[in-house]
Amino acid sequence: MKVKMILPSLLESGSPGQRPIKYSLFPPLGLATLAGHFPENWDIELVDQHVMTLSLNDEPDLVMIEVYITNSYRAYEIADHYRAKGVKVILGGLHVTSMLAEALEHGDALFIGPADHSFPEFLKDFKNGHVKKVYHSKTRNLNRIPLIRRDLIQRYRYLVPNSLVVSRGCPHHCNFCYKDAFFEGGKSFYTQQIEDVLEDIGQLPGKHLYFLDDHLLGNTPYSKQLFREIKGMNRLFQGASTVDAILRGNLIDHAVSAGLRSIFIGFESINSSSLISSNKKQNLSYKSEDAIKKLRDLGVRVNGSFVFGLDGDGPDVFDRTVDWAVNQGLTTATFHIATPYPGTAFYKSIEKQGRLIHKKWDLYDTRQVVFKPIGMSEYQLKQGYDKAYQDFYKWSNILSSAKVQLNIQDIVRQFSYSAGWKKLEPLWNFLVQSGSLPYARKVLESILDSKVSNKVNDRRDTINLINHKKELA
Ligand code: B12
Ligand code: SF4
Repeated sequence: MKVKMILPSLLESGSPGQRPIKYSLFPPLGLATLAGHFPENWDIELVDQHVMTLSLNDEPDLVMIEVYITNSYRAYEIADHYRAKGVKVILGGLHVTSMLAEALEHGDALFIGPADHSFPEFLKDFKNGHVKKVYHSKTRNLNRIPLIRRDLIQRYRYLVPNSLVVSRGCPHHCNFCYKDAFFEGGKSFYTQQIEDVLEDIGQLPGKHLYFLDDHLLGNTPYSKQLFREIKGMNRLFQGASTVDAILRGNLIDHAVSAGLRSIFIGFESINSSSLISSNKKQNLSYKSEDAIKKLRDLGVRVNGSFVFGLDGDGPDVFDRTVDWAVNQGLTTATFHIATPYPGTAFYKSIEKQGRLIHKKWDLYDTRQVVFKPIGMSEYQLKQGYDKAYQDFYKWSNILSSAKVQLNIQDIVRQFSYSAGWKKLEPLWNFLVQSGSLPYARKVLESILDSKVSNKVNDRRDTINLINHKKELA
């Protein structure tokens, strides 16, 4: 049996306008996870159109396509092409879940929500020749799911092939987030068994890991246990968290002592009214500045993520946000234009108020304005967003941000990391296109690898000692 799994991309790999480095970061973990369910003797091909050329001349027995919002038109085109040849096509992922009616005409079977349990059910039906039109995930756990088929991933094509997810969802409910719609009808935050995680990590060569979980610190007892196990493995890792989880208790100390070196935090907005309107409570009860300070003291680099155009934002939000991010010494910052994803509470409210400009999903990429903001014009929002990126990554701001670090080594390290990341994009793109990513990865990893500062190493040793004493007590 021949199966083709496809992650379509909005723009083909190598086409003008595509940003090779952005799309060569992570392999398609969702599809590689589901591939673990196939019998061993099936012939499986995994094509990630962000980094590979997709050929459409074949006739596999089954085509599986992952659909997210910006790739949805491309996904439907590919699906229609194969179905016209009589090939069975199944569709799943976030956009299928939120736009089932739209996706229905393009697939033989569609999957709502996470498919870790509904996909094996489909496979049984497929073998028996009677597939249902819609499979809805009801069981919500990650127990006994097979190991990710990492052998299907062409590692050399990615900057961060050692990415993994040990949970699904998140404990919070921000109103602009995909999460509540995707997990509707069941649990929306659950974790994988630690022994399975360790087995997956065991498959990953090198030292560095990148957790793509929405919230790596979302379940304190689980994360503590995970960090205790990872600690002995001589790994360094990156992950995402919210502000409150960094300041509550000592979980972050455990993470650092296990090898956490860099963290992604969705600060989203410096306007508390925007946070309130987005139900982002977890960022309101604690001060972001305190979380950043704690992370700096622990030697952890911070990548902050911000959204512009929420209802509490006026035209001053861009400069204020950039100033704040620079003054706080963030290593990198990611800016987004608020985007109402179908299915979210944000989308429903914007649609009800008649503020949606269009439903061209390929433009819902967080870089375009797709709804009418209330505190500024659409033009101001787009200009302000573009300017925020330019300003944050100005040489003078890269330097000012680096200067917030604790000592000269860290200043140099942060400066090279931020400058290398944003100022050298043409070089990164050249490396991607010439197949040299593994070398580039080594350089990036060596920056993350290097000991952060003596103060931090002392601090890490102290944490290790305290933990050790506690264990003995
Ligand atoms: C890694 C990542 C990327 C990577 C790579 C994507 C990839 N290779 O998978 C990159 C950097 C390229 C990327 C880019 C973008 N991303 Co992105 N990304 C993610 C992230 C962090 C992790 C994806 C992941 O691995 N999940 C874990 C796996 C296990 O879950 P999964 O993929 O959903 O798969 C499960 C199910 O969906 C289902 N399933 C999925 N596909 C299929 C197919 C079939 C046939 C079946 C049966 C089942 C099935 O089964 C799987 C197991 O349960 C998610 C956040 C998240 N938590 O998912 C955002 C996320 C998917 N991204 C998002 C967005 C918006 C983008 C961008 C448009 C915008 C941006 N500003 O960057 C760009 C678009 C790129 C483009 N070309 O247009 C949104 C999607 C919103 C939506 N409604 O579609 C998310 C949810 C982030 C968010 N919180 O808003 N992204
Ligand atoms: S904390 Fe992040 S992942 Fe969790 S609901 Fe909010 S935006 Fe979504």
